[in-house]
Amino acid sequence: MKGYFDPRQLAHAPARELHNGDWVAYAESPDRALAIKRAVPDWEAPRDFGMAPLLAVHSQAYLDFLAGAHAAWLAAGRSGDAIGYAFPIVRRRPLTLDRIDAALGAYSYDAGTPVAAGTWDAAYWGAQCALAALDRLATGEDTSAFALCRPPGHHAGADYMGGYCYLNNAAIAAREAQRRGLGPVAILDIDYHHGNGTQDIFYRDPDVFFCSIHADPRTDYPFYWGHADESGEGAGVGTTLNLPLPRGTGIEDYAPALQSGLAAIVDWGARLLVVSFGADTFEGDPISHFKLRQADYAQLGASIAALDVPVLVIMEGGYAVDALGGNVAAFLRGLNAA
Ligand code: Q9C
Ligand code: ZN
Repeated sequence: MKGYFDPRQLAHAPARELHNGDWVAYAESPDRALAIKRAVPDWEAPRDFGMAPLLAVHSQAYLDFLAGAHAAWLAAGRSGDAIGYAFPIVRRRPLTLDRIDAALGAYSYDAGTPVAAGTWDAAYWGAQCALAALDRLATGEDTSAFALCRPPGHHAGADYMGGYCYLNNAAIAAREAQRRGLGPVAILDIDYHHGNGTQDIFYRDPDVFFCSIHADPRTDYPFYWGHADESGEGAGVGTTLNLPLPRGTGIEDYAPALQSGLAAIVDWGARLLVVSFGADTFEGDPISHFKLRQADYAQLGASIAALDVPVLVIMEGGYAVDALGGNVAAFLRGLNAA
């Protein structure tokens, strides 16, 4: 199985984030990617698939904002990372304002997603990794491929960033898979946090099934999405499945939830599975509260492999950097064991 990574992804390196009221070192660090890079053997650099697949998911206005935000921040006389602090509440009229501080608020829902000097370049090449991994599956040479997307993507919506995410790599790959006739596509999100951006992108779409297993949003970020009664809207009713679990969940309760998610994906008739994989379900994760151990990731990989459809693995979260490489490698080993 090939992994995809581009060193330009390391250019995204915000200094700090607001965490429980304090400024702390940014958890989504370049070291995460380096740790995964060391633990997985077979790498290729992505080729450039251009902007069109990004525009199939994100608005032109949002992409223009993201590409120019750090320059606008510097032009406003600031230094360091661009961070918003004012957000238009839901139902405030949708003004398009030039002021960088207004734009940072309009294109995000949290203050946890700074735009650093290298953010656009890194996010662009991360998305290209997702497309390269999809391209590998399309050749039929492999039945699984791994995109080391960093920064991650599942909290980013069509026109917003959030939760360390800027471009929704899983959604970009899913849309491109559809365009190439590789569907029906399902997305399984097993990051600790609900994949709200991905859910929003496909919420009214009957052609992409989205299933997320995550910490209950009554206690955990992103709070406003991922509740069990959210199941799609309009033509998309029934094509979103949320399986929230309480803090403290270990493999004994996680594995049955995964089985029911996988059963729904099979029933729906997926022919390609995109997995948004986060290792922040790990017992040692510094910002999360599940209890999975390293060996459990091999079990998750094996359960997914049993579906017998091509699997595109997209990296999402996981912040216990010392254990991250081993956890990702265990998951990929389980996925490829059969
Ligand atoms: N620092 C992913 O795992 N928490 N994103 C912000 C505490 C946000 C996690 C407040 C967690 C986002 C891809
Ligand atoms: Zn996460």
